Amino acid sequence: MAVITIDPLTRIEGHLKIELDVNLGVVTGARASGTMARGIEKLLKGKDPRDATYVTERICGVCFSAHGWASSLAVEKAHGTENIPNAARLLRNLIAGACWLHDHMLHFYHLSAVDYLDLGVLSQYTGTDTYLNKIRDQLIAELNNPPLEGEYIGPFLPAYAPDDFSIHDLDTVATLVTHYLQALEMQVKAKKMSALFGGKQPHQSGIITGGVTEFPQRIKRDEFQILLNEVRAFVENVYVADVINVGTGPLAQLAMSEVGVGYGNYLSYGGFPEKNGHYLYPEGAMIEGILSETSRPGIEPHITEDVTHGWYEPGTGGHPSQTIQEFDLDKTGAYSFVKAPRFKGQPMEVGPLARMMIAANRMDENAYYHHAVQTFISLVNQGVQPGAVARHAARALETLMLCDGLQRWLNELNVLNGGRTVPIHDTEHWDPPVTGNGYGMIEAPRGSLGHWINIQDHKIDRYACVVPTTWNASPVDEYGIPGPYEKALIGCPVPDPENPINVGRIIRSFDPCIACAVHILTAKKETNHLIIG
Ligand code: NFE
Repeated sequence: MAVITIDPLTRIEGHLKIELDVNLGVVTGARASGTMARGIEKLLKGKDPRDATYVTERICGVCFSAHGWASSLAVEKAHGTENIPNAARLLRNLIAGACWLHDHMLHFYHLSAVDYLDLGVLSQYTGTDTYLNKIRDQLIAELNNPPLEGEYIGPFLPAYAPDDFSIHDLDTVATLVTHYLQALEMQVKAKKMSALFGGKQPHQSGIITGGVTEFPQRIKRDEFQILLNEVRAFVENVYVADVINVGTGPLAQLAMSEVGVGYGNYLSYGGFPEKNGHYLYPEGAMIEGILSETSRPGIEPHITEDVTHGWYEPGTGGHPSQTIQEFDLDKTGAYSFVKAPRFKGQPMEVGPLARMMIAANRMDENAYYHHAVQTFISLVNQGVQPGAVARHAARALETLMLCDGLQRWLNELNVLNGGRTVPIHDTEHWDPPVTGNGYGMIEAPRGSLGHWINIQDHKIDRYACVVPTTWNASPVDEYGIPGPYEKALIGCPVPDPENPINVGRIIRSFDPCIACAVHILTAKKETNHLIIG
C-alpha cells in the first residue's frame, strides 16, 4: 500500500492537505486536513454584537457577504428582530446573489476546468486569436524549459499528466480556454453588481443588523440591470452550455462513473427568501435519499460538532450554541483544524449538489420551480451519478436559477420605489439586549452556513460559525465515520501515484474554502509521498 500526501492542494481557497492510502491503484482510505485554525470566534468575545457582521465578513475574501448576512440574522434573532423590511430582504438577496455569480464562474473556469483539459494540445494551436496565440507561446516556452521550484508558473502549464478522462480535442480545449478568459470579465461585472447595492467589494458594508443601509437610486438599479443582462447571457449560453456539453459529451464516462460519489446525505438550510416565505433553494435534510427535516427550525437542534480528531480540547464540541474554541495542538489522533459537524449524528454533504437533490425532491412544494431543476433530473435519469461532474452541473444550473431570482428581486425592488419612503431598517431593536441568543442559517455558495451568538451584558459572550467547508471537509468523528471529502475519495482511481489527477477533480468539485473552515498556520509538516497538486 502506498501513502500519498498532497499538501497543499492548490486551486482552492485556503490550505488543505489530503493524505491517501492507495492499494492496487485505488484509494482505500483518506484523511482531509485543514492546516490552519480560525480564531475569529475567540476574537469576537466581548465585542458589540452589531460588529459581528463586519468582523465575520473578514473570515473569507470570497463569501464575505454570506457571513455578513448569517451574522446579521443571528444578531437580529438575539435582539428580537424577526421581520426585517421587505426592501432589505430584496437587497440582501441582490447583494449576496451577485457575489454567488462571481464565485460560481470563478470556481468552474479558473479553479476546476483545467483539471479536465489536456492543455498541452494548445501548443498545436494555429488559429488567429491573439490571446490563444500568447497562451500557446508561453506554454511552449514552459514545456521546453520547465520552471524551477519557486519560479513563476503560468496557469495553463498542466500540473498533472492528462489521463483517459481528459479532453484532448484541440477545438474544445481552445473554446474552454477562451471562455476562461471571458469569465474573468464576467466576474468583474458580477462584483460591480454587488458593490452597487452593497457599498463596496470585497467585504460589502450594505448589510447591517436590522436591514440594509441604502435604498439604491434608479440610476444604480438600472446599472445593475444592464450588468445582470450581460452576466445572465454568459451564464446561460456559455457556462451552463459548457458544463452540460462536456459533462454529457467528452466527460460522459466520468459523469456516469462512481468517481467522487459520497454518502447520499444532503443538507440545505434554504437559500434566498422569496416573498411568499419559500426559498429559491429549498430547505431540507436528506439521509440516504430520504427527506428527514424540511425547515430551518426543524434542522437547527440536530446540528452538532465533533472534535475527536480536531486539534481542539476534548469536550469543546456539541451543539453550536454551546461550543467553545480552545486548541490542543498535541492531541493524540487529531489531524485537522476542521471540526466534524453532524446532523442527527450523520456526516452531510452541503453545496450545489445537495441543494439540487433537495430541490428535486421538493419540486411539488416549490413555488419557484425552475426548468434548471428539471434539466438536472434528466441528467440523473440519463445515468449521471452524484459525483464530481454532477457537482459542476448542479452549480452551473443553480447559477441560472439565481440569475432569474435576481431579475425577480430587482423587479420587486423597482415596484417598491413608488415615490414614497421605503423602509429598509428595523431601528426599534438596534440596541443590544442585556442577554440574548440567536442563530442565523443561510445558504452560501459552498453550502449551508450557520452563525450562533450568545449575548451577555450587551456584549458577545460566545460566537460560533459552522461553515459549508467545515461540513464537507470534516475529519473522522468519534465513531470512526469519515467526513464527506474523505468518503468521496474512497474508490478513487489512482493508477499512477505520481499523478493523482482524480483526487484534485473530486476535491475541487466541492469547491473547498479552508479559509472559511479554519485560520492560523501550524508549522508542523510531515511528508511521505509529498505532492503539491
Ligand atoms: Ni470562504 Fe464560504 C462559502 C462560507 S466556506 S467561501 O461559500 O460560508 O465553505
